[in-house]
Amino acid sequence: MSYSKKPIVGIIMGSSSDSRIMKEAAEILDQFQVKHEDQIVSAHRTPARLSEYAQHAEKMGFKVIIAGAGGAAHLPGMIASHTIVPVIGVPILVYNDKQARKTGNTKFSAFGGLDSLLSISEMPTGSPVVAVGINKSANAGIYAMKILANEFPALKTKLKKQKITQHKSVIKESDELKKHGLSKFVEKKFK
Ligand code: RP5
Repeated sequence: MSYSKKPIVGIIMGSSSDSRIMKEAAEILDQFQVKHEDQIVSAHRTPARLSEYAQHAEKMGFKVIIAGAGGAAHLPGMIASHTIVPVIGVPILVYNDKQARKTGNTKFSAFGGLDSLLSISEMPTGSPVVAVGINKSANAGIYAMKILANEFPALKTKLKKQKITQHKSVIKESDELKKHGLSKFVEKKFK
C-alpha cells in the first residue's frame, strides 16, 4: 500500500554530484512505499528557484523535506528559512566530481564534510534544520518516516517491525560469532 496518491516527501539536492549519496534516502522511502518527489535546487546557482521550491513544497503539501548539500551547504538552511515544512539536512562529503571519470580527479570537500555538517546544524535560532551524519541520507529517509508515522499508523507498524528485524539480525550474527569464534567468524563473513 501507499500512504498517499501524491508525494509527501520532497527530496532536493544542491547538485547532480549529490545524487549518488541522496539516492539512499529515496531507496528507504521506496522500500516503505512512501511517495517522494526528487529535484535539484542549487542555493547559489538558482537562488530564485530555491524560494519557488519552498512555495511548491507547501502547495504540494509535503510533510517533510530532505535536503542534501556539500561544501558550504546552505541549501537546507535556506529552504528552512522559506517554509515551515520541517527540513532534514544531509551534509555531503564528496562533491564536484563530475569530471572525475574524464580526468581521474575527484575533488573532496576540503574539510571532510565537517564544513557541510556545521553549515546545516548551526542554523541560527529561528530556522532550525535537523542534521543527520555526513553522507547518511538513509538516516534522513528513516527520520522522515518517523515524523510521518505520527500521522500514518501503518507506517508506525512497519517501522516497529523493522526494529524487530534489526534486533533479530544482531542476535543471529552474535549466535554465529559465539558458535564459530572470532577468527572463523571474520573469515566466513569478510573474506
Ligand atoms: C553544493 O556544492 C552541492 O550540494 C554540491 O555538493 C557542491 C558542488 O556542486 P557542483 O559543483 O558539483 O555542482 O552546492
